[in-house]
Amino acid sequence: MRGLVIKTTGNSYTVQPMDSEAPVTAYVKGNFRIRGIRSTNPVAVGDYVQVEQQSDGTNWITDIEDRRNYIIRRSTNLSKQTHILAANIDQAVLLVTVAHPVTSTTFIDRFLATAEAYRVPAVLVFNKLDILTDSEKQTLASWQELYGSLGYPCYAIAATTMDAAGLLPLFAGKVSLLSGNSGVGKSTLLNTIAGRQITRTAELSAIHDSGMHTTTFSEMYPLAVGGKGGYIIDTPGIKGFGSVAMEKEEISHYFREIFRVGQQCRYSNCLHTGENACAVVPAVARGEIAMSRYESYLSLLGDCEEAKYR
Ligand SMILES: Nc1nc2c(ncn2[C@@H]2O[C@H](COP(=O)(O)OP(=O)(O)OP(=O)(O)O)[C@@H](O)[C@H]2O)c(=O)[nH]1
Ligand SMILES: [Mg+2]
Ligand SMILES: [Zn+2]
Repeated sequence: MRGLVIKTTGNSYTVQPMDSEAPVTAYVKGNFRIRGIRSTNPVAVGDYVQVEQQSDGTNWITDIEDRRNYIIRRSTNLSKQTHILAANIDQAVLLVTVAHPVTSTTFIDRFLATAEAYRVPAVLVFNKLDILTDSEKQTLASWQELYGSLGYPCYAIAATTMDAAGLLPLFAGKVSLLSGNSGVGKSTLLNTIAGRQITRTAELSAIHDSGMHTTTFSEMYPLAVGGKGGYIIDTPGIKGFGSVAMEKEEISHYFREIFRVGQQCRYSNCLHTGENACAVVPAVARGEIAMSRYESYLSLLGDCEEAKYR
């Protein structure tokens, strides 16, 4: 039968059959490999698979359909192996907190660049509106202004107190990847939207202000409310969204405004780091490109340099 992988736990997979209600548990044979992908997990949530039941009742995943897209992260900094977070997603939603914990603009920009690289539409949702100070609210406003002007839809919410219907139109009928640093409120938002307690949320650590990793495996949660279906994928608190599979020359393609202004550089392979007749550096100096965005661009560029010497 054909099914959708909605949960992975390391060695077993929960598959939602397309033609029946009850999910089944399935396994993958040890020698199962996917052509061309070096990944620690051969099957990811969001994958459409074929499942065959053996006479003893065990279900085996025998085939995976081609992925429309997928999002990966490096397993560890030094390893070249990757981990597939999710496949076949309609949009990547980044939950951001200006404070408690602080989300850095570099983190946001890396996420956006990765989404661009995989051609997944990205959306920013700013959370914990209820506990921001006035100056933090100003930061929030400037971030909304910046990212809104770049064409990324922005929403500001308080996941703990919001009306569950509030963000439903954003999620209804779509497979959404929900990402963000640990403690920003992903599980809380999910519970609010789905209207029931389906994931564990943690008390934010008062000492480190960084939260604990309560979510350890990717899982897709069906949206029962709204009647249009859809799934939200809650991912483990992602720290680094590395520059996997990005070449130095293509990084600027994933920063919309840098790419646009970069069309005016004299050299088509300009990296915007001080070359002659570069259009980007002066635009940063004039404030037409945000310094924070340019710094994020440089930090991704730096990753590539580093990777070369590994
Ligand atoms: N004040 C306030 N607290 C919130 C809000 N949203 C979430 N929290 C709290 O923040 C803490 C962390 O929330 P979680 O939903 O567990 O965070 P998470 O992103 O799922 O974290 P990981 O699973 O570790 O990645 C919990 O104590 C929540 O109650 C909000 O809008 N306002
Ligand atoms: Mg969580
Ligand atoms: Zn340039």
